[in-house]
Amino acid sequence: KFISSMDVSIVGAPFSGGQPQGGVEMGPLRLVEFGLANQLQELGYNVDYEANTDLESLKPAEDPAVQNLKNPKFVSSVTRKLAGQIEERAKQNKFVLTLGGDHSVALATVSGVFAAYPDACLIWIDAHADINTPESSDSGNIHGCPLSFLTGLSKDHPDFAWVKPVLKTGRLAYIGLRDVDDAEKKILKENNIKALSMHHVDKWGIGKCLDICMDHINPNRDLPIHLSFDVDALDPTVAPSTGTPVRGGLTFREGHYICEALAETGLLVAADIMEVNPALKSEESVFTTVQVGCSLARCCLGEALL
Ligand code: Z70
Ligand code: MN
Ligand code: MN
Ligand code: MN
Repeated sequence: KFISSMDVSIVGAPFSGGQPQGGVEMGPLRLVEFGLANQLQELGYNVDYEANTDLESLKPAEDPAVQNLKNPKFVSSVTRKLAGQIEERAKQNKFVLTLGGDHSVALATVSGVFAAYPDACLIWIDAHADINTPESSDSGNIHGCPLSFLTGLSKDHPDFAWVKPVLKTGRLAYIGLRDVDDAEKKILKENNIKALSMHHVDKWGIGKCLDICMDHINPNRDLPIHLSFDVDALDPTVAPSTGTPVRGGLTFREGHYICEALAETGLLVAADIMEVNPALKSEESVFTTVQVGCSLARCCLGEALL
């Protein structure tokens, strides 16, 4: 066990600058308004919450694309700031629960968590691989690129020189993929990254898929684990209010199984719940999505364990 305390630090990342759709910056507040902090307290945790309501003040007057990436200065300054907060809390032996916000925020969560736990591994639950380089990205949206910086596959972008290549490709595994760019497929193959798609979930079931990932990135089950969960990994019927829903995703139970099984290891040190966008779809869809986001977070902290 890496975390001996019952302390959880919720870090709000109300940020949408890594992609073009507004609204995802309201995700963290909606999750907290739904009662997430109280729910974790009811599980027996001491909870603190940093809302980070001032991120907009980091937006520069001018932020032209650099190497094809949009809003590079804004994304860089926000994620750099959040990385410092997350590192500090992780080094205080607190479980860090980061609420997004778009997935560019993983530049902060992985940088911060791996500064505290250099030997950690990362399990990335997503419909998308988020490993485009500035050259390979067709969209220029940085939420599609964080893993290329964190693994050192992208290294010459001036705005992201602060991002250290803390993540070895052998310590990264995916579940839920189904909308991966051709260039990303090449990156995954060339770097021998363990990447399981929905096809593998169908073929082997979620239990075996997670075992396969852990055997690859944490073979002795003795390394700290960071979970980054993009709610678009879930089927759009389960989590409709997200920027890029893709049909054929994880069921409610498959998503929860991942969180429960990782909690059960006792090795989970941090989790991200990302891409909840309360501005998209109906109010009922928003409720469904916020509810499932809170439920996943609680399961990461052991709610379902007997
Ligand atoms: C595409 C890109 C992405 C989320 C879309 C999509 C990336 N590969 N990630 N929605 N959450 O733009 O790089
Ligand atoms: Mn993502
Ligand atoms: Mn995604
Ligand atoms: Mn392309």
